[in-house]
Amino acid sequence: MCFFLTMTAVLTLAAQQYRLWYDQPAQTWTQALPIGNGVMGGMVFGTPAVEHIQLNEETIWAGQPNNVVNPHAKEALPEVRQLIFEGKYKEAQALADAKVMPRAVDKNMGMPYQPFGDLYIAMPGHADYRQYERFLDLDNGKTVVHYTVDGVQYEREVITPLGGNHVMAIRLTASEKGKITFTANMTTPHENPLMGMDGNEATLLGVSSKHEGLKGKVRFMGRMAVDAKGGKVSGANGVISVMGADEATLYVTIGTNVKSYKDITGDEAVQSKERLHMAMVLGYDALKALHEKTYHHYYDRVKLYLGPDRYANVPMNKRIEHFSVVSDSVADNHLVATYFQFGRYLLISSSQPDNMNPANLQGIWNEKMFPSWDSKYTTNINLEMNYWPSEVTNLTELNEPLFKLIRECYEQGKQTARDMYGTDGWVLHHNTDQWRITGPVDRAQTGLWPMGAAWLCRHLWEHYLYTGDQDFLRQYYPIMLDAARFFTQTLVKHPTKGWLVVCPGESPEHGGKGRPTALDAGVTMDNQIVTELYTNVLEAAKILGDNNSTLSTLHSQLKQLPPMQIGRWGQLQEWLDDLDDPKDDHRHFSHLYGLFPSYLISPTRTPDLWQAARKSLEARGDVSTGWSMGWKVCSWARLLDGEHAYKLIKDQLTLTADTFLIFGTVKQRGGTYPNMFDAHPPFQIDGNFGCTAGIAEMLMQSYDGFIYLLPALPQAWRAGSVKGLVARGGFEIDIDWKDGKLTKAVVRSRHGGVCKLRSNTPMKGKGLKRDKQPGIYTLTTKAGGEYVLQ
Ligand code: FUC
Repeated sequence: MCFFLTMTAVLTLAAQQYRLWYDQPAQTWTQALPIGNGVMGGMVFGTPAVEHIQLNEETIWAGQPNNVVNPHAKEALPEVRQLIFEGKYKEAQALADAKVMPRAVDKNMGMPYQPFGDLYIAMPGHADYRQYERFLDLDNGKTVVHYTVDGVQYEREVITPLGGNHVMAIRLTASEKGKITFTANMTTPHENPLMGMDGNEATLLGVSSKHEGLKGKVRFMGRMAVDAKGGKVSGANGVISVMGADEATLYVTIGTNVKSYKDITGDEAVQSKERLHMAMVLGYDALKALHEKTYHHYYDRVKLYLGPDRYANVPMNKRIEHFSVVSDSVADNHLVATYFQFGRYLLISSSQPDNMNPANLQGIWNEKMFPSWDSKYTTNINLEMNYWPSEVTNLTELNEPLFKLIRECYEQGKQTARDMYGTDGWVLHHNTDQWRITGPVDRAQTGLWPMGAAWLCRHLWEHYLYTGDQDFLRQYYPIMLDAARFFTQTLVKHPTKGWLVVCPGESPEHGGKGRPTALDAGVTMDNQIVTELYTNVLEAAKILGDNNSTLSTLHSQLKQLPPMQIGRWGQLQEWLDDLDDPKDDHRHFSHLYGLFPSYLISPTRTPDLWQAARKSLEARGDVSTGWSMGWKVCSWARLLDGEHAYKLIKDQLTLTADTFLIFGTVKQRGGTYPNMFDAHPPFQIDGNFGCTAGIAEMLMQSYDGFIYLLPALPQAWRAGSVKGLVARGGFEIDIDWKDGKLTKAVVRSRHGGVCKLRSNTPMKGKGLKRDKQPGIYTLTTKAGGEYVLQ
């Protein structure tokens, strides 16, 4: 480690930069650097001789508009239920697979998100280069490559501008005139593409894949043109050539025929042309200025400082490699702060308000035709986790594509509830895709989980809690009410326990040690989700003055739901029966939904359940898949154990080599790729977002009517500051600390109101009243007011 230490530069806070810096081009996709505006995404390899940028467009999905529902499900469900109640789980699963799951009548199990293809920029003579560096500049939202060839310095700057222009722009410059010479072309892994020219614009036309019996009907067109200063520009057969220019900017757009999840009558040629021309009329400088303005508008809202950047001169792959092995006294705290800002960067780059789709399993970045889990939307943890940082890290507008998905799944999900269960309301199972399928997919073992709509509804309610936006609540209240209505008609009385339960249900993907199958009745997570949904709907109804007749059913059913139970080894039970195995290290720990993201379990309100949750999480162990570790960071933060949360950050920030894909016999080990992408493995973006939310949760928590300052600060973060985190109730919070103690806090009140604060360090401030209970303070705020506490 000594060598590692001596080659570092200690930078002052003022000079601190947040960037992913490397001294070599990327050899693999998980070394390349992601850029995106939610519509277009790119992975920049930064190779001097032949630049490679892998390209995505958010609407390129296999298949076409559809839904998946087995028409026989309705008749078979009562029998499946009965078999579960009789303890005949295997028989129940066999029947469900044959009669309830769509696979019995349909091969379609959801469609994959697919790549557009690749852009190559060949620069002859650039194989022999010196003084190389490339980086992702998180502070400005761009990637840059620098190197010299024969004493000439070259720079490539790549942006996918925010601010309404759906383009990628690559600016190529050199320190001497006339040195920019290259050819650029696009390729695609899709079948039978057509490459050609439209005037001086190169085009590539393709169509998405047929998958599981469903013909691919997304047509897409890539289009590029160059704007060069000096030199000679020409184009033929889809290849653009530039000779001896002083500088050049390459603009690339992708258009598709997708207008909505149910409408594919758009014109990809027209869209790609409009996108390109709009961008070129503006030009690179204006695009970049607009991009930076929009980017800063989001990114600058939160600042995190965890200590000086002692390893600024060390490439990011090496920093990740060393992070989990060095002692806390020389910890690379700036890496954690960078990882946090990278998470926010990824959300800004993959989930803009004008997008058609929210961030999928890989955000917007996918190179594979048939990626793992189709890179779609798994709703039994993954999609929700993507949006855990959105409110607390001050990016609330970026929820819009998620809310759009909810609105659209609501449309399809009403039909699914009617056809499959014969009920009102709406349902979404454990997966959806661009076509907003809402029926169950895969096998009953994983797919027969009717809780997706209910879980997503908590994001609607939480948005209201953070923003206080009653118009929003009024708009989405029917969706929440209808999600609850589905359960009012499907909950059944447990024959021996007497409680109202979801059946068939399951504790996601978890058969449990020695259990025959995941299918079950009244599992803890289902009970928690229904409890929370009903409670939130009733609260919303009160706020909006609604007196719908369903509300009284919610009141009475709430009292009949199973309570959370503590089992024989002091654990929180995952199932109605005390079946938990203390040696079980399954990646899902769904019964802890009540601890995080929900707060049904709290140290002050339900201390026994809180202790039981701790027992369960301890038993589950630490190392797991990427997203599971991200969730554990959040959960340990809620258990107010900063050291354990930090241990999980170390586990998550452990370098994963590309070859390290272990399935089957050896336990999967998640971690972080050289480009900071989370490794399930393979790459899944949820772990990035989960851990980002977890870091925020370690510094500030807001629930139970309190804002808890520094609830789970680990020793390693001795001094630092965070600015701009958002608490429920609409309070923006800054915190400074030293030697593990709060030195200053600032509360900015968006809407006024009483703000209750908890702090382990005594605080004073104008208007701050100390409660009788130690560590609790009351601050009465005015809208727009700023309150400094010390
Ligand atoms: C769930 C998880 C897997 C994976 C997949 C996308 O099925 O159990 O680990 O994250 O989603």
